[in-house]
Amino acid sequence: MEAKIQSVRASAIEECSKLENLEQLQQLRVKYLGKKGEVTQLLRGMGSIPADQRPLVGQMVNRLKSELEQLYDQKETELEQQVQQKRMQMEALDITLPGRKPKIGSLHPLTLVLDEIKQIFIAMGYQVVEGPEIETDYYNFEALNIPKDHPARDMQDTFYITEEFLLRSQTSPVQIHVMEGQEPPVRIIAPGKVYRADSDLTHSPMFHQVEGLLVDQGVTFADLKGTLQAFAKALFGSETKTRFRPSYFPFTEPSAEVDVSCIICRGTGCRVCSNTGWLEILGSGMVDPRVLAKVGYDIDKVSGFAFGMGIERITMLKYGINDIRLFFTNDQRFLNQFK
Ligand code: 2NM
Repeated sequence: MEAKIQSVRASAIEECSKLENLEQLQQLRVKYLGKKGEVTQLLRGMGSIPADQRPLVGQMVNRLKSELEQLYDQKETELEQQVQQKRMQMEALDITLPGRKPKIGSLHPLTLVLDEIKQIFIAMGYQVVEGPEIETDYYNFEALNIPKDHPARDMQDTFYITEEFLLRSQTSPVQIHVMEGQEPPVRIIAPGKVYRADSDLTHSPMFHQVEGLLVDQGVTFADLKGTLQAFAKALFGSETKTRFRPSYFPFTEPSAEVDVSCIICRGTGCRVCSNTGWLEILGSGMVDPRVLAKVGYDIDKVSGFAFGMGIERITMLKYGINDIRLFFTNDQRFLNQFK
């Protein structure tokens, strides 16, 4: 019996020394000290030994039991410390490492240019107004004197949602909404997204426009010219020259295209201006009295001028960008150049 006890003790200690983790320790506890464990079996087997030896053998087994309990508790503490140490190593911080610089965002080039344009007109007393991107046929076309058979209504140019609803192809509907709700004087600009079925290097199916409108008593073409000339100088520099060319829009009469002396070569001729010395930056005109009459204005008392420009186009001219898709593909190499 004594030999048996010694051999159980030896293997219990030997196995304990090879333990690698807490799970294995728990298994070992069960193996030796559990209900059916080897030490427990030894105690059970006491009945079969002579009565006079029982106290001594019992003492030996009990001593072994408490020895192993102590040993395993010690091992448990040791293994727990190992786990803790490994964790500390893994989570170790090198406080001498330099910090990581946070990446700082920047305004999109279209936002930069739009902000500049807004600021120029705000300084001239204009209000900035926005409106819905989904419009009705009436506000996008009918109210702007664009009749049913006009080519601008072509399915190929306009994104129709239903017969009546469409994605606005210009921001002029915003101006109609404002005029319907307000008597002159009106001095507003309407920036925002517009949609046309068109896509190549210089056309995107969604792009941004700023349209402006001024209606008051005695507004003339001279006011239009002076305003847009002041705008061009403010945006492109005081040396900028302007040129007004006759044009046509359904909602203005007369209408004019506005060119500025090339902002790259200052008018001597270069690739950007195709050697003409001029860049077209916006369309404009005196608001057709039919448009004013439709919103209920008294056309014997008031007149107005309006204009519209594409933000992408102006931004491309200003920064020498040759592909409109660069604005919408979020390439950081492109965007980071406007910090
Ligand atoms: C342009 C060119 C000329 C324009 C007209 C109006 C309104 F609502 F008053 F009739 N808003 N914007 C206009 C005039 C827009 O864009 C090239």
